[in-house]
Amino acid sequence: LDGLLKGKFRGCMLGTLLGDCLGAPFEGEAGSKVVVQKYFEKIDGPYKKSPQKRYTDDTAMMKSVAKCLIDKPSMDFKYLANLFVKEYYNEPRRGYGANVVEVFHKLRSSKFEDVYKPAREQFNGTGSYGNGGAMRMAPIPLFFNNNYEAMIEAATNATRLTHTHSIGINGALLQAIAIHQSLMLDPHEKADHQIYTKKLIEKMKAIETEDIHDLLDHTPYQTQLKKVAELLNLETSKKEISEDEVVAALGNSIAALHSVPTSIYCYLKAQNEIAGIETDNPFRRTIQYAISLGGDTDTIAAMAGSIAGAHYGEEFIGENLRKHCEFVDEIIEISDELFKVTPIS
Ligand code: F2R
Ligand code: MG
Ligand code: MG
Ligand code: MG
Repeated sequence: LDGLLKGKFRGCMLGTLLGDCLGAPFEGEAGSKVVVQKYFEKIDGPYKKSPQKRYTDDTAMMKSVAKCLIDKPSMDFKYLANLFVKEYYNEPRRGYGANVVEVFHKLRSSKFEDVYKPAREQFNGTGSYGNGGAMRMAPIPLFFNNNYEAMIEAATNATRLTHTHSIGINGALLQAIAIHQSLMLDPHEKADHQIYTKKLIEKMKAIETEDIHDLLDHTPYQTQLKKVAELLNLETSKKEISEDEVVAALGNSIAALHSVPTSIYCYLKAQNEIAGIETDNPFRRTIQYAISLGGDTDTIAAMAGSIAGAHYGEEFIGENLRKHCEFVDEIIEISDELFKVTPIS
């Protein structure tokens, strides 16, 4: 059982890395299943030496979250803020969000006095609703897999360092909850999408309680998740849903509301065959499909990949895909260190 969980840790962390590296070249483009199928045929075909795909801000920030848990298992958010800032100034050209860098500047110049203050000041005090909190979530549901309440609290605070809009925070919570749910599943069995989405909606009901003043819909994630469930139900009754229809219904942008539910949809849909995506492997199918939707491809593939990786574990992640991405061995090492400090009941 220990081995199973260790493999799921690796699968989840590699899911973020591979989704990020393989999705990054397409970020901001219109989706194309045909183009992305050809891309994956090359990557997953006979190995030809080529420059490795580089990871972006998604993985850069995710590894800081993992390092924080490894170094300070009781979680120290001032330390985490320091790690984010250090990482950013070491390698600023990793494709960070346009506005989040302002938070890093202010954290540094204020000497980390109040680590939550700079994020609160973003966007005239409304806070960021970007998916930057959600994209880096993976280590938190892994470490707190035995303690749901502590997971929610840590996920909230890890997000609040950069994102204080309730859409940004609740998107990160939904991503953590999805990973947590998939971690409990048997790698060789499919998740029942009706039960899976119903559980997510129930958990978001407990989270989406406060009034969101600038929104007409006060339960936006529950609304999105109901659309996810509807699309999957339509497919069960044999209706083909096009990528355009998925993007129109769920979104594919850098806004957490229009990318986290999309990632969950990609993962659940990719448990089954998808026309135009030629692979028997559900992990590859998940990230390939996510990238086919276009838009925020690195982040949607990273988030879908980490949910899928938590379900299937590392044995489903092929050697070919790994060879094309930088930092694979390092992520496995970090994942094993995280596993070592994780309290197991
Ligand atoms: N930055 C990118 N992609 C841009 C292209 C990168 C290029 N390929 C390259 O390599 O250079 N990707 C990364 O950013 C996303 C995560 O962003 P995060 O961390 O949430 O940042 P930020 O700046 O807080 O928010 C992103 C944008 O969302 C809009 N926004 C957010 N809150 C808003 C609000 N309250 N009001 C109005 N707009 C709001 C703004 O446009 C922000 O700049 C990931 O995709 C990651 O991969
Ligand atoms: Mg990125
Ligand atoms: Mg921000
Ligand atoms: Mg992105």
